[in-house]
Amino acid sequence: MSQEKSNRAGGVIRRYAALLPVSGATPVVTLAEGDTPLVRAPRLAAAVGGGLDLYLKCEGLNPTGSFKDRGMTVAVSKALERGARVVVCASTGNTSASAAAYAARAGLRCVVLIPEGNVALGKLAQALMCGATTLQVRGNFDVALALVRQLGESDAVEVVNSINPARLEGQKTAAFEICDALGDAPDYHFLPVGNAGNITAYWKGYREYHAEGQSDTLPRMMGFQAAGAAPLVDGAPVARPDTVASAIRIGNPASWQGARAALDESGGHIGKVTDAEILEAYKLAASTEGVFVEPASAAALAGLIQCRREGRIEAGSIVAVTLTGHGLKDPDAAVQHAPVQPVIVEADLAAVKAAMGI
Ligand code: AN7
Repeated sequence: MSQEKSNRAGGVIRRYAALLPVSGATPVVTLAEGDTPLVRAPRLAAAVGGGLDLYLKCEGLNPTGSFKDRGMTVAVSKALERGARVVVCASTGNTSASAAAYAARAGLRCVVLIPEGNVALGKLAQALMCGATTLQVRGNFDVALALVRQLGESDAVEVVNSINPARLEGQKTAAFEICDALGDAPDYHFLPVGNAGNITAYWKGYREYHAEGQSDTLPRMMGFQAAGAAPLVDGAPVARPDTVASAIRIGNPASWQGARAALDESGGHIGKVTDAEILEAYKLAASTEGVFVEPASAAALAGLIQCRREGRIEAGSIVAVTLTGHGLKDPDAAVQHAPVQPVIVEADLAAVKAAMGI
């Protein structure tokens, strides 16, 4: 096997060790995350007005089905290195699924605090299957994160939310991969914003690659929040965030400053999209390109549609959109909002043909 191939097989720490806070002494806990597909999307580009070179970074193809794995491999490896016994997080679902998996892989205990009744079924299933102690908090994500902050770090406990800098270090590798694939940074980078760790991490990654001479350009960072959970757009925390995109149902983002810096330094834009716009984009990605994402990921696409309508993105631009989580994470949303529903037919050929309209 070539060096290149073995590096890819080894996950983001081995691929990008020189740009990550690891050493030869770090025990690498990996599920071969990263190296996700960057899919060109001409049909979707046409549907959003045409004239763009559009790429989808399909982060749902990571081992637990979301971008969180890039950060979790670094956070859990560092936790193991320093001798922590328990990893803890608050989560709208994906962080808990990833923490549970990487903790199991490392032989560490995992405790997750999730908002009762507001975590998609697939994510809950993942945490439970990996044996995480799963605490359904009577409150929202912000309340759960406040509790985790109070729990704090101790010798035994490692907090693996994105307030842990190792998480953002790992997540920045997605920006490296996009530059590696395109030969440079895109003109615009769209992504959904909840706790604002990922937009912070991407901007860090783009800047570092630029400083290293690995890319010549920097993108404008384009973040999108759900209208019912848009503290960064509204300029103040939201006490009761609400949206169909449960992953970004967050009212007081931990990386507020990081997101602001990414937006200001890159000449970017933060906007909000309604649940109706999110659901429209959710269906459009699947129907035009066969790319099935979770509703939170569709917020970024809804943002692209909005920006085109508002004339913010000039024709000919190279646009990357991070699709943060797999559609299978949230089967309830999919079945509820799908453009078609199953049709029951008798088990005979005539009935099948009639149902097919032939
Ligand atoms: C699919 O899992 O916050 O702005 O606890 O799962 O970095 O928070 C998830 C966030 C976007 C927002 N898309 O990213 C959690 C959690 C999906 C997500 C976001 C999340 P950040």
